[in-house]
Formats: sequence, C-alpha cells, structure tokens
Amino acid sequence: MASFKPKKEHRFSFGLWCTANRGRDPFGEETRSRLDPLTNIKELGKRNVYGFNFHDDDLIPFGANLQLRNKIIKGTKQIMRDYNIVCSMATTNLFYHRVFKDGAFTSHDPRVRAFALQKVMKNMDLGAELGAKTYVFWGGREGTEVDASKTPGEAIKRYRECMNYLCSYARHQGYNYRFAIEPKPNEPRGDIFLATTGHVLAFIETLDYPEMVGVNPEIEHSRMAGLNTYHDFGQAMEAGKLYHVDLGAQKPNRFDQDLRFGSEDIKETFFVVKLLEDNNWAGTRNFDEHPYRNEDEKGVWDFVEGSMKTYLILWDKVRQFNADKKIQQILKDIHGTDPALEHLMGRYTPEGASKLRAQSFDPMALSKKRLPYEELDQRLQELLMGVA
Ligand code: GCO
Ligand code: MN
Ligand code: MN
Repeated sequence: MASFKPKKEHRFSFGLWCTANRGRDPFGEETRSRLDPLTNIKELGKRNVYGFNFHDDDLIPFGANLQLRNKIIKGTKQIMRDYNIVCSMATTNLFYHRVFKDGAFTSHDPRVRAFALQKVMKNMDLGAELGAKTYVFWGGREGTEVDASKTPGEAIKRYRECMNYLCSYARHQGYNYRFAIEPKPNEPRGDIFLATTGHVLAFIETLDYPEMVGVNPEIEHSRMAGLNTYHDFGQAMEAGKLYHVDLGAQKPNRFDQDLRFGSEDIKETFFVVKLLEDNNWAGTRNFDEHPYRNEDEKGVWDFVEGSMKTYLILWDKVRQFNADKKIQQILKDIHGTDPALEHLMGRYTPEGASKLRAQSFDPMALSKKRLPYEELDQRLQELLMGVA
C-alpha cells in the first residue's frame, strides 16, 4: 500500500494566509494565535511542501518601514534555502484596508486606483525577487451591493485599464510573470465582477496582452456559484488558460467555506485531480483553504498534511481508473467511430456540406446505442469507496 507521503516533486503549495488563518469570521474573534510568516514558511518546507504563496501584507506588514521590510526579505530567503521551499506565487492584498472599501481597480476614485496599482507594482518587484513565476489577481472588493452606484461597463473598463497597465509594467521590468485572474461570484461584495471562469476567459481576450493572462479557478468559488468545478477547470485548460489553481472544498451555494481539500464532493474532486494529472499540468498543486475554526496550532498542520495526503490518494485512484479494464472498455464502447463522417465534419468545404446534406441517417437506430453510464458510475463509485 502506497504511503501517500508528499514529496517536493509533487509540487504542492499553500498560501501563507491559509496556515496563518486565525479562525476569525464575521461572528467571532480569532481562535488561534498569530503565526509569523517565517515560521509559517519553515513549517511548510519541513512537510515537503514545494512552494508558498503570499499577499504583500502576509509577509510584510502594511506600512512597514524599509528596515523591517529588508529584514523580513533577508529572513525569507534564508528559510527558503534552508528548507528547500520556493515562492511559487505572489499576489496583492487589495481587500483588507478600508481604502479599498468600494474596490481597488474598479474604485470610482482615481487616487484609490492609482494606490492599488502602486501596491501591485511594489509587490511584483518583491515576488520577482523571491522567484515567483505566477502573479494572481483576486478582485475581492471589485463589486457592488448597490447597483445604482456603479455600472458593470465602467467597472470592467477600469479593470481592463489596470490589467493592461500592469502587463506593460511586468514587460518593461523584464519579469517573467504569468498573470492569473481569480473569479468569485460574491463575498465579501454582494456581487463581484468577473464572477466565473467564463467571465474571466471572455475578459482576457479584450486585453492588450492576452497571452500573458490566464485564469486561477478555485474549487470553492465554482461550487459557491453552483457550477461544476471540473468543467470550469477543464474549459480553462482547453483554452490554454489554466495558469494557476486554488484547491479546497465547499458545500455548494454557500459563503466561501474554504474547507480542507477532498472533504466535500469527492467525485468532482477526483475529476479535478484526474484532469491535472492525466494532462501532466505544469503548475503547482496549490491549496487555498482554511483549517476549521475549532482547531489549535497542531490542527493547522493536520490540515496541511491531510490536504496533500488526500490529493495523493485521489491521484492513486486516477491510476486505478485508468487501468481498470471494465471502465476502459465502457469508455471505448461509448465513443462511436465513423472515419468518413468525421472527415466530412472536420473542416467545412462547400462540397463536403453538399455531401453531408445528402447523407441519409436512421435516427432511431442511432438512438439505440447503449450508454451504460449506470455501470460506469457505479464502478467509479466502488473504486472511490475502496471496494473495486
Ligand atoms: C478568497 C480568495 C483568496 C485569494 C487570494 C489570492 O476567497 O478569499 O480565494 O484567498 O485566492 O487572495 O489572491
Ligand atoms: Mn476563496
Ligand atoms: Mn482563492
């Protein structure tokens, strides 16, 4: 039996804010004490986590002076070397400070938008210094409660201006970043702009440098919107736009619960792992989730280890699925083949279209093809429950 122990080569990563989460929620104070960022990185590194992600303010307190900033950066680099952990992604906190109460990139106030740009540029510099290759944009405050206050058109236009500006900045600095925009339907705003993977994919095509920008879908955010995460991740991958992923778990149609990976909807989660592994997806297997509020400091590390272990177990199930004779036979059988017709449909030509129009079909006969999805799903179910 495999041990399901994480290794650096598995390329797992965590946001520093996940493990440093203190269990605060809108109704209650924190239940855990502050975990300082350097200890955080060290503890992740010790557990064979490959990379950490940070918001500027996770690492360097908002408003810190240069001396403190330099001290923390030096310490971070030392720990990265000592514990063989990389900085896999950087991002900006554009949601906590009250200055962003009505948005950052989409604020009506040009001074707030300019401050937001400045905050991002400064942290892009730091991310690049620490070796991050991905820069994530999560517009948590880019939304409304009062639709009379802002039109979606002006918000999206400003969002675009800021993204274009930052793409140019990264290019000018010679940074090798890929930008990943993270959709979320709501929370903390009543409604957030760029609510789903589909919104983000469409938006990217309107940017000056669309090739620099992709999506960072999050399991929890798709499920908050009642969407199928596997489909979200899958469409982004097919578009060549899956630049980063946020893994976690979520009961559907609720606030962002940030539950431990795999703790909800194991089947959908299985397909997310299958998508990433079958396609040898190049990014880090990144978790964005929080330990339960009831946990103490030890529970935080149980949560980290549990997330990685579940991923490795699901990956093992993927291998079983791919090797399972019954499943593979069904998958083979349900795919019809007709090379002549496929050729006809493959590329439009006027002659081909005439042939296709003249073709005779027997729809009743076609409809009789057996599709044993009961058997297929039951087999998968048994495999996931450990009896196949
Ligand atoms: C959330 C988001 C954030 C972002 C993070 C990275 O719902 O709070 O998922 O955790 O992923 O800010 O930019
Ligand atoms: Mn989230
Ligand atoms: Mn996220």
